[in-house]
Amino acid sequence: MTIDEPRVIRSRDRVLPHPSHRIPILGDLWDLHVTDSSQWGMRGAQKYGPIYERKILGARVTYVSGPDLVAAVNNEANWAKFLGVPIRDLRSIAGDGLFTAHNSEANWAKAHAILAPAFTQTAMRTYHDAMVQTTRKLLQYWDKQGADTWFDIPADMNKLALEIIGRVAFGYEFDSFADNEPHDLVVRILRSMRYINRAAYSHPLVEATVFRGERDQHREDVETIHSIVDDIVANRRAGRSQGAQGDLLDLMFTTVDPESGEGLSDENIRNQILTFLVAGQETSAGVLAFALHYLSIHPEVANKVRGEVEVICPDGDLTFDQVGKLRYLRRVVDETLRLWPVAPGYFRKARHDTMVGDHPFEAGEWVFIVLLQLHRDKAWGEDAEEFDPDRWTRGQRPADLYNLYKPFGTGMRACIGRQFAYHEILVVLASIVRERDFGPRPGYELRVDETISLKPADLYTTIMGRD
Ligand code: MNH
Repeated sequence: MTIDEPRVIRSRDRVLPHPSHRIPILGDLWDLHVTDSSQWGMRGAQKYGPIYERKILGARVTYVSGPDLVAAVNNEANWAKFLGVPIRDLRSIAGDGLFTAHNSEANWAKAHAILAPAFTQTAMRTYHDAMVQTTRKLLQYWDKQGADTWFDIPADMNKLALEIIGRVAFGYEFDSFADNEPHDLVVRILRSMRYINRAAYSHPLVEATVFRGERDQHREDVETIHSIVDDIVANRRAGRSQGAQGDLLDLMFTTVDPESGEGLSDENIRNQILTFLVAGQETSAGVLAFALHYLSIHPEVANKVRGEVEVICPDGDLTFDQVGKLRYLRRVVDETLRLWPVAPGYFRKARHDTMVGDHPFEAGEWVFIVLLQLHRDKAWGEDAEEFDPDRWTRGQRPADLYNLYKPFGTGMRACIGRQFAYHEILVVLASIVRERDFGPRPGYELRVDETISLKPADLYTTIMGRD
């Protein structure tokens, strides 16, 4: 008879596949890609398997993408959200806002309790009209451009998502569809995010020398971003007697956390507004751009969407109740998010000594979930790399979908904006597809940019009105 001894978990016993030619001290640094790190994480998974590591300046970075292993790491009893380097650096902008708060920060639970009711499916009723009207503005903006224009889809989707979140979050219009330069706040947020993504794995000394100009610009950007939003908050606070605006800013002023009986401080409210701008704008815009790319190269899918919209909403603006009926369009969105989860992964940290498959992890060690690869796992079938909305019909989709599809993350720190994103994306796509035809640029091959989130690079299409 053998006795099962409790196994001692030691991270030095963990032997994982890794790139060959590992060199002393620098480790696998030669193989580091800073500008497309998630796509590089996916290529690594395709080479080294469902769990592998890279050693970078002594730190072990573990990439997990196999469904069973991801399920183990998603288990909230053993693992929790971790602020990986690029997310932690976003704290310079969004501080202890919902997305960048540490699990231990009291402001997370407080803000979550106050804001969660504003992000339920039924709460979307409140934002529906803003979404419809803003999309109308986009279409008018497109109409002003010549018929032979190549439309910069990712840029226009950014404008649209920004206007929607600006209105809904704090009743603000950035005037993105006017012919002037983009709003200062937008320019600075985008530049900061690009800086953070690039500098994520850099050394402070390198930033202070080689990239000094960029670093100083970043510091100035962050200061200006904060003061712009502080002003918005202060102005609203001062003029609040004028009555409720019904936006998230109002909600944050007037609601208290039932647990503590406290409201949010003005500084924390500023951080939440920046969180919505950072987490809720680039992501939705990215999905819209990817979806329009696929619709432009799959006219049969676009026609099916058009048919669905025409049946559900024969005339007039799309209503709130009609949005939930757009079942085929929803599959188009889910399929887009499968191939290009715009938040391409997330970090998890072990709460205590634990195993992932046969691999020991000590308390405090962290891993990166490679969503890009999980969503293309062989469990999706031979055609996992193909865009096919019909794979989401019952009978065709994988049985254990729960562990194969995590575009909005997992557990208690999963995306609060999920319903918001779906509602917004469905409204926008339905309106665009119903009223416009668009065609791809001949020879365009999809390439993907990373600024923490993903978006198509150099995507241009033609756009024509329909009668
Ligand atoms: Mn969003 C967290 C993906 C749209 C606001 N979001 C997350 C996480 C993922 C994610 C993944 C978890 C990150 C982590 O574990 O570190 N989010 C998306 C995607 C879309 C998206 C793919 C669009 C599609 N998110 C939005 C929108 C908003 C938003 C829209 C707001 C209006 N997201 C958040 C916030 C969090 C978050 C806030 C942090 C939630 C928390 O930790 O409590």
